[in-house]
Amino acid sequence: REGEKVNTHIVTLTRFLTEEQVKHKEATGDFTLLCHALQFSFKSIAYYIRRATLVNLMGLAGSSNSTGDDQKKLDVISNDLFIEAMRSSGKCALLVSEEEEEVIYFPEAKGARYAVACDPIDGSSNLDAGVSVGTIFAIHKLAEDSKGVKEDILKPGTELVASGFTMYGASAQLVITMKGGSVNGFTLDQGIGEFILTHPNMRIPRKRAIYSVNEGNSLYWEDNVKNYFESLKKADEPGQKPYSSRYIGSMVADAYRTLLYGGIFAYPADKKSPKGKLRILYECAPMAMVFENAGGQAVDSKMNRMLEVVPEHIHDKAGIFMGSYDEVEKVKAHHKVSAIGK
Ligand code: P6P
Repeated sequence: REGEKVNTHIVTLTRFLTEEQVKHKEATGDFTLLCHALQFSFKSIAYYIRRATLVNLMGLAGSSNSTGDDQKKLDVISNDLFIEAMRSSGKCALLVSEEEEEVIYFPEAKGARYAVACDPIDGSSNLDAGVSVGTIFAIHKLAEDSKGVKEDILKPGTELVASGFTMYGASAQLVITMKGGSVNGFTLDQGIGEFILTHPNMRIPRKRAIYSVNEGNSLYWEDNVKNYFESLKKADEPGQKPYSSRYIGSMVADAYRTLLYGGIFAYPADKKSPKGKLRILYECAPMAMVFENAGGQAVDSKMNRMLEVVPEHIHDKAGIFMGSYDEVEKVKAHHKVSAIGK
């Protein structure tokens, strides 16, 4: 249109990954090729989600996954798609998926140096309602002398080489971060099929009066968790306003909003789910890495740094509080006070 400023400084995800690779002289290109396989998965899943209602991909596929959830057709398609993309990349030695009870090994991937954990369609119970769902991924590098065994992925999040998620909403939004790096957001341009850098160097606001938790579980919360959330709703300090509540029930959507606006997201361990509900390998740890690299924090229900939590089993869960730096400090302070009070 007349006078519309055309943005000519376009950075695609492909260019971004290549530029990252050339920064590391020792890079073999394997990580880049693995990320291209991830990129292909996100573009394909985005395509199926967009058409799901049209081609009746909604509804149950009649099977159930490792957590016993009824698998929706899109769950199954997305999971199969992700597995084949990792296999055909030839750079992934083993894969953990929320949809698969056991580890998937790719022995044919000779010399593969990476292990991937993923939740292909997190929040899928919201799919029929048109709520944003997403793919969460975490990339581990195999131990030097390893041929690719389960132990290579049962590591703390501090050892992750990269992590992130793609939220399938009004458009597909990819958020990715690498070890010690910044957090970068890309938006899928459906027209040309490219992820475009739209949110360079994302930084979470230091604080924000928004809390995001399923209050329907409050009956099961420990007292210190109850008292913490009650304290957010008070206005007994001069100038203090009660926090706003925002909860979508799709971790990727709640995480993306928290990353952009600030605040605190929590899925605490409680009497109903003593180990929490969210999975360490493909929900808590990858999200914790994104939030820490964006200047925020993430802790488990014992206030341990989430990235230092080591899962014993591939589907292990943890309670989680993650968000703005100052908001997580508030959670810690509150838990310390109540611990002293005990
Ligand atoms: P609840 C979706 O099923 C999920 O795994 C996450 O995406 C989400 O944050 C959480 O569970 C929602 O759980 O118990 O509040 O419905």
